[in-house]
Order: sequence, then C-alpha cells, then structure tokens
Amino acid sequence: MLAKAHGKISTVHGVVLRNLDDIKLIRELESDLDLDIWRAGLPGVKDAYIMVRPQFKEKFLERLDEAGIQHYVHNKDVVRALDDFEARFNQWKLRRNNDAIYNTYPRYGEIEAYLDRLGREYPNIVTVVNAGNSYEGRPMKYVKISTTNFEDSTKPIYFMDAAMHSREWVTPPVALYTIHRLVEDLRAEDRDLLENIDWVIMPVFNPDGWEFSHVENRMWRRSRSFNASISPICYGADLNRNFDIFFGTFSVSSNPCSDIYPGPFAFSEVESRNVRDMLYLHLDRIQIYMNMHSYGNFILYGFDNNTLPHNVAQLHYVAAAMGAHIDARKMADAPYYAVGNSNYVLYGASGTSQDYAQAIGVPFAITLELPEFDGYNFLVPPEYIEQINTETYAGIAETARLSYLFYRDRL
Ligand code: 0X9
Ligand code: ZN
Repeated sequence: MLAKAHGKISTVHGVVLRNLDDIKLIRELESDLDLDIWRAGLPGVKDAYIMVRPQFKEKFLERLDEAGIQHYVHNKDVVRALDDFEARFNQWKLRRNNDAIYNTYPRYGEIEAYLDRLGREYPNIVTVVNAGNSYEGRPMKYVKISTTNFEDSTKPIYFMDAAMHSREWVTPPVALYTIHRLVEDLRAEDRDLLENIDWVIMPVFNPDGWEFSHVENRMWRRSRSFNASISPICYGADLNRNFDIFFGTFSVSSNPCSDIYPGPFAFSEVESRNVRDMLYLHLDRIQIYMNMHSYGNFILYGFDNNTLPHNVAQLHYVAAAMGAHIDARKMADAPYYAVGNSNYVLYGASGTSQDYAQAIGVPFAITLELPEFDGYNFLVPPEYIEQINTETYAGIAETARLSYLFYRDRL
C-alpha cells in the first residue's frame, strides 16, 4: 500500500537549533534540497526533525557541518516506521471493529456517512452542508450545529477544520469527537457550548489528499490537482500556502513537486476556495477560526510577516487558555504546548488560512498543532487518539466559552 512512498523516503535527522540564523538556514535548505520538515523545532527547546531524500543527504549534512550545527539520526528507517504504523493500525481495526468513528482513522466515505446520519438523527440541531466539491469531485462536507438554525445573530460562530494536510491523521478524530460531544454526548456542564454558540465543523479540508494518504502514500500532504503545463509529474499544492495573504513570499518553494509549493496563484486550489467562501459566508459572526494540524504541541496566531493583529492581547489570552486547559489533562511525559505568534514560535509561512482568516476580520484565528508522542510524528498510534481527543476537547471548550464572552463586545 505504501510502496510509492517507500521509493522516495529516506532518513529523518534531528537538528539542534541554536538561534534564528539556524532556522533561516534550514528554511533555505528546505527549498534547495527539497527537505520535508517533520518538526520545525524551537531553539534551545526542541530540535528540528528533517526528513531528507537520499539524493540530498550528503549535501544536507555538509551544509549543517559547515554552519557548525549539531545533528544526529532521529529515524534511520522511515519505511519501517510506516510499516509499524500500518501493522498497528490494522490490528486496531480488527480489534476495535465497529468502534466509534472518532476513535480511529476513518476513510472519507465513513466520515461522510457519519455526518449524514447525524443530520438525519438530529435534524433540529445538525445541518450537513457541501461546501463544494474537491478537485477529484468529493463533496467537502461540513456540519452546522445550532439550537437556533443559525438564525440568532447574538451568537458567535466557532469555525473548525482539520486535515488540510492529509497526512496529519490525528486531526479529523478531534473534529469528529467535538461533533460527537456536542451532538450525541452533550453533558450537563457543556450545555452552554451548544446553546450559546453556532458551530461550523469540517473534519476533512482535503478529502482527495486524505484518501490518497490511505491508499497510496501515507505521507501525502498536499491537494491532488493536476496541470500538465505546471508539472507533468507532480500533483497538488500546499493548501496552507494557497490563501491570498502574503502569497508566495516566504516558506514556499517554486518547485511544483515540493510539499510547500503554494500553487501557481492564490486560490488556485478549489479546496482553499471553498473554505474561503465558507469563511465569507459566516464572517459577520465567526469569532474563532481553529485550523487543526499535527504535530508539535503549538497554539499559534498571526501574523506571519513580523506584525501582530491589533487585538493580540485578547488573542494571546484565548490561545494561552487553550494551552493551559489541554496541558492540565496531558499525559505525564507528553510535552507542554508552546503558545504564541506563529512566526516567532514556529516559523512564518505565507498564504496560510490562519493569516487569511485573521486578515479578513476573524478576531481569533488559531493554528493548533496537535501533540507528538515518543517520536511518532504524523504516525500517531491509534491507541493515543482517545487521549488526544479528550484533552484537546477541553481546550476547544475553553476557547468556545471565551468566544461568547468576547463576542458580546461586538454586539
Ligand atoms: O507549515 C504549516 O503549514 C504548518 N505546520 S505543519 O507541520 N502542520 O505543516 C504550520 C503553519 C503555522 N501557521 C502559520 N505559520 N501561520
Ligand atoms: Zn499541517
């Protein structure tokens, strides 16, 4: 199943970052040597993890040595890590046959069926909407959850999406679990979340990539569009570089085969256009845009170009509260969340949906990078899904509560 990925994948190197210059060098090498940055790292706190294709390995290590940067082999056999993951996931599916959809890594058809079923079973609160079709023609489904049919303008909207990057498999379970808790398992202490807020939740932003990552290449990140005049061999663009904000200016590669290729022009990809249209559809009431990724334990906000939104004090307050609520429930040896401006805490990227949403007027646009355990990176063993779901839900609930408090200022 993963054969195509295997041909391309080689080793992952830990890089000991000392300062911003080291990060800058990595970003340069990223496009020159087509690196796949598995973890960006944080100087003095977290090493970067960089996957290097075999043909570039020598050059990569040479450049690090020249700059006096320490490095080590983090994963000497990515193929084996992929095989291990696949074996564990297969066992999990056998053992947990018929388990809840939010406790596994479901196929897109299963996710659609789940959303449709909720729409049928809870017609008073759940509406299933197709935001438009993906490049390959899959309906990009999302749910609207509301006790007042989205008609009460005194309520804020909480907008959440997941799996914009398809290999970040642990993100849809969190979106699905949030839906489940609001609709099928609403607890007394959470009634306010359903009654005071309207929710827009899209569990899979990139359904073509999601399916491709299940059947062809587990490490697939981008969309699946194809345009022979751009590249006769490489498909897709990075949807988180494709939004019309600082488009194509930093953290991008002009190589259409790169994982950070932003596309030929802003909104070249139908998936990012569809999400843009969803944002505009609800813009007057969206208080939070929560763009879920994996991995690294980060809660980030804009802007990416060395400037801060005018409401950064409130934005930071909300992001930090989220981190604190998740950390309070985290596994003992899991890392704490780092919270802050994306350019400062992680790296600036142009064309992100987070910055786009913030720039068009969403008060709190946040990128959530879900946890990493024991070096599993994108390959989070399914045994951990439940833990990540419940701890993250606590953070989501807290930001939701803050969203309706802050929304009152807008009325
Ligand atoms: O590079 C990205 O798009 C995100 N990281 S990931 O590993 N999930 O691909 C980070 C985006 C951070 N957000 C901004 N810089 N705005
Ligand atoms: Zn991502």
